[in-house]
Amino acid sequence: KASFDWQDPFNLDQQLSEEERMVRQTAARYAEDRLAPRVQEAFRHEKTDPSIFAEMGELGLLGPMVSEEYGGAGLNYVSYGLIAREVERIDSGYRSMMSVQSSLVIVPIHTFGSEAQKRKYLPGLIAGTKIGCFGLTEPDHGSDPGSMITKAAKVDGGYLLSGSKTWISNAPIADVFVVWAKTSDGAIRGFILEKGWKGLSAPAIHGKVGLRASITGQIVMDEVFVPDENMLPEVTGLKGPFTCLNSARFGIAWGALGAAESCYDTARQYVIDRKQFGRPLAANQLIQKKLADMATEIALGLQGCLRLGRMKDEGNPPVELTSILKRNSCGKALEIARTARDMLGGNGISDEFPVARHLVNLEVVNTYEGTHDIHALILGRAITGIAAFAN
Ligand code: TGC
Ligand code: FAD
Repeated sequence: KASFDWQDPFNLDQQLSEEERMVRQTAARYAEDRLAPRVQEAFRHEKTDPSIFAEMGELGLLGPMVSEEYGGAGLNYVSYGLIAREVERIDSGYRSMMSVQSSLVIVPIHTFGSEAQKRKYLPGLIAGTKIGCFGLTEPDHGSDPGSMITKAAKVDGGYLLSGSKTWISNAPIADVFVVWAKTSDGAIRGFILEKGWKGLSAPAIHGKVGLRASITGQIVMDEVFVPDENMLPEVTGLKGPFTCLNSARFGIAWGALGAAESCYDTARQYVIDRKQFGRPLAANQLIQKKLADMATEIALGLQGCLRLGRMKDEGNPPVELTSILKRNSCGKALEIARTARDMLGGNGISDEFPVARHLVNLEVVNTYEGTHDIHALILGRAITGIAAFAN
């Protein structure tokens, strides 16, 4: 009889191309060798190491789908997902830093930017020598970004941007800011701002209980002059930011399962090693059921991610598939992290093990890029034809 691989029951690795396997190995080696040794200190002390961007850039892990013309590696969506999975296996904060740069800053410039914008910004962002952030959420408009109030007032030669964005990953260390704002006719447009411009500041938000290795801040704009050539010319409306989110949410769907795999692996080894009542914890049926549930959800989830990745590489699948997987991966990973934490008993509370860190990180991942319930509503609208969040 064929043997069962508890780490890869459906042989996902065999379904990958040689190039995809190499990408995965490169990302895994980097994550284990360079990110894992830093994460405990980074999380404990809320320290983000900006040099991570250049390290990732050197390995081709940023903006991997962009063509070589602009410095990219020209990889496919599946490879992007595999990178996210390996990086988030160490910490969701590191995946967050990477996915903002790749999907939320590089994608809009690459997809909606002018040729001059692409040539000016993409090489540095892809090399990781420049750091980017993405400002959509506002203090009073999170799940409903269409109601944003940040204004772009037309003046001679450009626009004056005023307003504030909050909960913005990478903002305090960013060189390049992709900001979404409303022009006087109420249309949402994308703008590229640069650090140091008059009226622009990005104060950090401290005291996060999750995602502590990834810095978060506000973007405060007080009549920041943005020249005409820094408006993204090729898109108007929410389609702009949502196109970026389609890509980032796909990466999160893979990444959250990477964090879940880390929790599953840790819990499995722990219950094999730990003895209570004279035998390993793993000898108990209740414990085995928990491991069986984890293995099932991770294996099924990854197959869904691979399928969507193949569909994205072949064409333009419905965006609702991304909602299914972002929602499923985050919800299931969160449940797996909670269960793993419980299985480690008191040790599950210690940061000597990764599970409690993954748990609090996943609370954030379940909320950003569309909350678990918002994705249910996106699906509900597609299933019924009725938008539950609309007036
Ligand atoms: P709705 O009427 O549905 O759509 C408005 C326009 O947008 C188009 N559209 C899309 N286009 C491309 N991809 C998608 N997924 C799209 N979804 C919608 C749509 O066709 C329409 O175009 P047009 O031309 O007809 O005007 O808009 P709504 O205002 O009713 O939207 C409701 C809802 C719930 C779908 C939406 O607002 C939503 O997704 N809310 C969640 C907000 C969110 O995800 N924010 C993320 C902020 S960024 C972030 O969290 C980064 S964390 C990153 C990290 O650190 O890793
Ligand atoms: P709200 O929209 O106020 O939602 C609160 C609760 O109400 C949620 O449970 C939600 O599901 C529920 N809810 C909302 N509307 C409805 C409805 N119609 N029906 C039923 N329930 C509803 N944003 C960026 O733009 N860029 C970033 O880089 C970024 N990074 C982030 C990093 C971190 C660490 C965090 C925490 C957030 C980040 N965000 C970023 C913001 C994130 O996308 C928002 O927090 C998220 O979209 C939710 O918005 P909100 O916090 O305003 O919650």
